[in-house]
Amino acid sequence: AGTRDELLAKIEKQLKPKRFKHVQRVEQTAIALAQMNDVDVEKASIAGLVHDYAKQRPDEDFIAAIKQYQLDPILLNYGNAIWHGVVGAELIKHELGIYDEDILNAVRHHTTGAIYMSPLEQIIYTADYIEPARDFPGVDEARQLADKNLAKAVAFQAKYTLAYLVENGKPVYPKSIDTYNAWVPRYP
Ligand code: DGI
Ligand code: FE
Ligand code: FE
Ligand code: FE
Repeated sequence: AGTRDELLAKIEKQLKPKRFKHVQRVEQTAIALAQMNDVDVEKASIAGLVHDYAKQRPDEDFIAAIKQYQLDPILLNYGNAIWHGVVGAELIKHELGIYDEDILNAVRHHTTGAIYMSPLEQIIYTADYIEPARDFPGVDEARQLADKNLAKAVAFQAKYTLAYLVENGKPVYPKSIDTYNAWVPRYP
């Protein structure tokens, strides 16, 4: 790990301009949520910047990494939507030298959530959903919840993401269902 500028340059090399702008908006949203929730602002910044680091890697890179790092072979049944976070965290560790497990878990869980999420993980999961360019029915309600109660924003997203996946006949990664069960009944 080096300076923020060095990190930014490495991320920019991996991403198309649109995606690079998205991760910078997630960074800013994550910093604001960190300030509101007494979470380490620098960790929020780094996690926001790196969360989609692997989003534009070819499938072969993920398949190789699943084998090399002996990740759950069930992952092979999924695709980029799941791999870029879960497997992306391993690429971030080895290519960027980021070893902070809270940051790595925030990347791992940013798409599906998890039963247990630290405050930083909740922030990245939420910031990715509500960053200023996001525009979908419900995003304003999600933003209002995030300003008041981070856990309720997590539950809101877990509920509507699962509904979206089912509605569209997409494969549901088991962790997405675990997240729903852990958060939605608890934070109505
Ligand atoms: O990478 P981003 O586009 O910023 O956002 P993301 O990583 O949160 O989500 C990427 C996509 O993954 C989004 O369209 C929702 C989808 N997704 C979330 N949970 C699941 C999922 N897709 C599948 N197939 N299964 C899931 O459980
Ligand atoms: Fe993502
Ligand atoms: Fe997300
Ligand atoms: Fe993202």
